[in-house]
Amino acid sequence: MENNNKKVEQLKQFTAKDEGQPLTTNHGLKLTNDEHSLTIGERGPTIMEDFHFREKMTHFDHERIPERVVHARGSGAHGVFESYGDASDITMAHFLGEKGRQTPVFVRFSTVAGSRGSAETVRDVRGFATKFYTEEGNYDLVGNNIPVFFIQDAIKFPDFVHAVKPEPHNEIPQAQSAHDTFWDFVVSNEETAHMTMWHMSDRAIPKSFRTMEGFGVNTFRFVNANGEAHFVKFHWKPVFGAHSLVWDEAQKIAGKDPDFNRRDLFDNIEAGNYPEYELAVQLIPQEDEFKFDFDILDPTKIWPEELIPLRKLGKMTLNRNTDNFFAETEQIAFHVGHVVPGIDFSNDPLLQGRLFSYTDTQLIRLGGPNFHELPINRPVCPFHNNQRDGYGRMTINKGRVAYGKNSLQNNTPHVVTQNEGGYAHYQEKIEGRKVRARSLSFEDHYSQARQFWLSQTDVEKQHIINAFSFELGKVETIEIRKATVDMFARVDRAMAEQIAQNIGVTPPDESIQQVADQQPSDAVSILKNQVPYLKTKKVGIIVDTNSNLEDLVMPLEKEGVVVELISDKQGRIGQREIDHTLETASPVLYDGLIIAATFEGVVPNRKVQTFADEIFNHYKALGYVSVESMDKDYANAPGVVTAITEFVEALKKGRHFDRTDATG
Ligand code: HDE
Repeated sequence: MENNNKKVEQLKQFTAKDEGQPLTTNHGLKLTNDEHSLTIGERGPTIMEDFHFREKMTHFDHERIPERVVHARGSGAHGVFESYGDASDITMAHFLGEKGRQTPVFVRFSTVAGSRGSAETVRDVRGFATKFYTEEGNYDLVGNNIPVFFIQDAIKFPDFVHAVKPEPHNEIPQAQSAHDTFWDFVVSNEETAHMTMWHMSDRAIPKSFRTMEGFGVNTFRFVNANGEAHFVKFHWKPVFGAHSLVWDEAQKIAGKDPDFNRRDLFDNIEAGNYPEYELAVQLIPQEDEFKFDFDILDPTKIWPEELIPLRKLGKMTLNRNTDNFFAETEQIAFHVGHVVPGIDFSNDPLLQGRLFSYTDTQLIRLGGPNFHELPINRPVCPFHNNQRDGYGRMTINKGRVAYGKNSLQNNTPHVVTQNEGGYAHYQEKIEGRKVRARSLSFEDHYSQARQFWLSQTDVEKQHIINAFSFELGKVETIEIRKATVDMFARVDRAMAEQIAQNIGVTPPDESIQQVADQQPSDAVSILKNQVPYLKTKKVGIIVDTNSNLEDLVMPLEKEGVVVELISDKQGRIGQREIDHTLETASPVLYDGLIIAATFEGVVPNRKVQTFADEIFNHYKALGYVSVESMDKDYANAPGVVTAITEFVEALKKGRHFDRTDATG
């Protein structure tokens, strides 16, 4: 597959292999010594003449660039998108025009609020940004893992981001929304209601980038060759389905392995377990714009899948890790305005503002207007225009003409017609006054928030209550806690009453009206759509020299489960290397655990007990080699088993939320 990947081929010319080469300056001068500065005498001062020292130190001093103002923490991978068929009835986009057509892609997943070095398993939205290197230029689908947004108009984005980021006086807390300014923003801006429900749900703690959905969020437009338009919403559906962590586990992973999500992505691609996602769209014909009881341009609204079904367009497979994190993942520059013929915009006021912000931010982050020439950002098709110069210009444009129209160069580079592949904006008819106002059709902030609530299973509802209680429990200003309870009583009174009890504020006032019931949308629940799977799940087996490994390891590895052996010391057991000690491993890093060791003489082994407790509390498969060795407290609990075949089943199922004694 790699051989046909134009982007991979293109990148090859920019890679450098330093292994085996003599050390030189940036200008090619070979060096005789790289450990001592040039000094006057062995104990004397360093001298200005030391060009080698100055070049090396200057480069180092300039090694950092500004991190992204949001989505700073991310990780990326290369892959390929393959079209399922010919979508020319809805869009001219060439990359969707033929069954089997392949397009190279680069994806960057991210958290939003934290800085570049922050932990990954925090409660946050995840970015899901894809660059398609198409034959018609780069197309960027810059999405999130939650289908709605906190605000309706881009002009409020700086305010929202200032509120969720660490507070400005002390820069606390890092990568968390559990603080006063975030919740003050929520209660002061009711349009946040729907997204906040998603943010308090398990969607905000995905288990893996491989197991989260993606959404374009904003309403875009598809246009076909006849000029017919549809409003469109984009979806990515992971082949493994959506899976989340539980909150206690997520917090512990943040300490035990702050790189948990990027490690999972990198390791799986390295092992050939390529993550896959299907691209799907929801379509509303142009003429049906006003047929719904929500405004289809409002980014705080979903289009329920039960109402507007998904049409699958193709599949993306991530099959290659980056060679260099900085050059690729850090320097990639996405922009919602990077489109191809057949994909256009709507007047969604959030999208309209995004169309300005993305290029603007790259100018400061990547240091000027030539960031499109960085290897990772270059289109795989030719690009020519009269733009010139600026910091870091790499192209050597020949000739004396850098303007149009011209006669000296036969008026080239020249524009082309739409039939020749030129981009023409959809000619929407717009009339109106210049106003700073929002349409009344954007005013219902609560109906879909209630729909989300009503669509959840009981377990998911409890998680939402727990999340509100945790977050508000960290809010210092009692008035903000109280205002939140009142606001969310409009979504569900019983929910708000429980939160009020947990956080020690008075129940919502009787006068607050809960909004009318809505038809639930099963598609927004994670647990109603569970996909059981085994391949790539990770199991720890606690072993000692008496353990019989063959019978335990084989049935798991046969299913593609990743097995790691854990013991009190490192070394070997039979043919196998011990991967971890009880110190370097942690139960929160596994999908399931088998205890196959007794560590004779150390009974009970408290560390082993801690492993079992955490696995139990996080509802994960727990196996013992015999009934005698089983922890009596856990006997008969769902997903706690003795036979390896039962363990495989328990692992495949996922979490055992019917384990009533667990505290996760
Ligand atoms: Fe972004 N967003 N955003 N955003 N966004 C950025 O661009 C912005 C929004 C999203 O992996 C920035 O290069 C505004 C929604 C992703 O490199 C910046 C508004 C959605 C990424 C920016 C939004 C997103 C960004 C910061 C409100 C989901 C990471 C660095 C109108 C559909 C891309 C950068 C990557 C990044 C602006 C809202 C997704 C500042 C003004 C809604 C996945 O340009």
